[in-house]
Amino acid sequence: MALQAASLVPSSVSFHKEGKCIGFKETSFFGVSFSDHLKAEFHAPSLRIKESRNGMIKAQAVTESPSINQATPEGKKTLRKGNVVITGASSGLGLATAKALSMMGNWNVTMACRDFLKAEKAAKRVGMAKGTYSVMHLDLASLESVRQFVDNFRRSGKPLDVLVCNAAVYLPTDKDPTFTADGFELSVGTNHLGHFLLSRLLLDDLKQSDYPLKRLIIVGSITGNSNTVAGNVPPKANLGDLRGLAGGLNGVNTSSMIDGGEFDGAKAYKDSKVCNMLSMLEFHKRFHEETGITFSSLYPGCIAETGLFRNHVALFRTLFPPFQKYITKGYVSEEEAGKRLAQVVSDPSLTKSGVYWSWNNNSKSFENELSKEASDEEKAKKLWEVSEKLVGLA
Ligand code: LMG
Ligand code: NDP
Ligand code: PMR
Repeated sequence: MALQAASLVPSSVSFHKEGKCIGFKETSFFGVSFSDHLKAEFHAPSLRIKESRNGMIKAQAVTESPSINQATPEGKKTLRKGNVVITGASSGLGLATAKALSMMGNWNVTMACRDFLKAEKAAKRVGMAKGTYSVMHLDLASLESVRQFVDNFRRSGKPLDVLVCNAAVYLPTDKDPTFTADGFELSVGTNHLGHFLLSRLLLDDLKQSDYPLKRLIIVGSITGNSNTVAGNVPPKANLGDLRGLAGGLNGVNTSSMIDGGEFDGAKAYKDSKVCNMLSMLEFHKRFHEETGITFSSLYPGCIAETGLFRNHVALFRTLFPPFQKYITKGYVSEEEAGKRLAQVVSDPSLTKSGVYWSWNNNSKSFENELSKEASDEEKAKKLWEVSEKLVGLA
């Protein structure tokens, strides 16, 4: 497999930037350098306030008040803390993002996790201060649990300003499919369908938020994009005509794979990432104009040491980090990736909706291009409609 995959890569390809085969434009907004911005954002919060140029969250970092737009003695308006929900915040990228946001001081982080105790311990371990976060139970592999989470969150009385769909499972070595409580193949069921129901239900809450920065972020990946080297490593993502998904992914009456093929855990994961990116685009198309919510996806870099690879063979787990560090140069630490996602959550210059963000080797964000399939409008619409039926919304 390794050699077969490697042989796909012409020797002339250089793995600079983030491993894309084709060119891209770097983008900056309002003349603000993102690396400067990052420095300001994460090392000097007070500076960040001065350097923010679009004025939207100018005084965001300074208040602890739960109320909105309170007048200060100078008559200026300050913002309450933002409320962000992050799924799968008990490890890896989700935890690093929760930490980065909790350290900023102007966010209440809700860690939506399947293992309550693990999340609580992880938050303590990385030094998240009491009062900056809470943990709520969410098992994305059960639609009932998703609905329960939404009820519980609403009962907590907190507004919802940003939702981050981050959790995922990757089952590359499984020979046979496993299933969610509702009988969907586990990777697509968790990574796509669980998040699809969650974000559809919470869209109403986002709409009701009076926070000026309202965002729905769905984490994507380079491996679902076949316009990159990484996206061409077999097995390649391919949703086909969605016949397996339409059949319920239950492996009984129909296939457990979206395209109707034989089960392949690595492909199922990559397919689920395509679904994540297509969902973001469809949300943008349907709701951005009407609601003002910013819909984004991203590839945070290759975070080669997270729990995502817990089910891969030991040799892979040993070789993958040095391979990414020294050969592809696509490696990023959990901390750096967490800062990147935190930027998509909170940076006032990343308000453009419908964007798939990536970062170059200098950690500058840019609007990346999705592959043909991951930006196929027809497929996005069909995926939306089929998914609605499966999660009981239509
Ligand atoms: C497959 O597993 C599954 O079978 C399949 O079902 C599916 O799940 C798929 O896409 C998922 O994975 C394959 C998997 C498991 O591994 C690989 O395909 C290889 C992964 C990439 C790892 C890269 C290894 C490259 C070698 C890196 C060398 C270390 C870098 C040190 C750098 C130091 C620089 C100073 O299989 C394995 O995990 C087995 C892995 C065996 C890899 C053996 C590769 C030998 C190739 C030799 C290349 C020589 C490179 C020399 C580098 C020199 C550097 C100067
Ligand atoms: P981790 O395995 O470290 O984190 C995944 C998180 O998802 C864990 O907190 C896990 O919970 C949670 N999770 C899994 N299943 C469920 C479920 N049923 N309900 C609720 N939570 C669940 O992996 P990463 O941090 O690497 O992955 C985070 C995101 O980043 C994923 O969307 C992944 O696709 C994406 N990504 C990762 C890349 C990488 O190189 N690592 C590259 C590109 C994208 P628990 O702790 O209980 O297991
Ligand atoms: Mg990949 C050229 C750049 C590059 C990048 C940025 C990644 C990211 N990978 C690259 C190249 C290659 N990978 C090459 C040339 C090979 C063949 C040796 C290769 C192999 C490989 C495997 C076996 N890569 C992998 C795997 C996995 O099991 C990971 C995966 O597909 O998870 C779904 C993976 C990844 N490579 C990446 C990234 C980010 C991943 C993991 C996670 C993800 O995309 O979400």
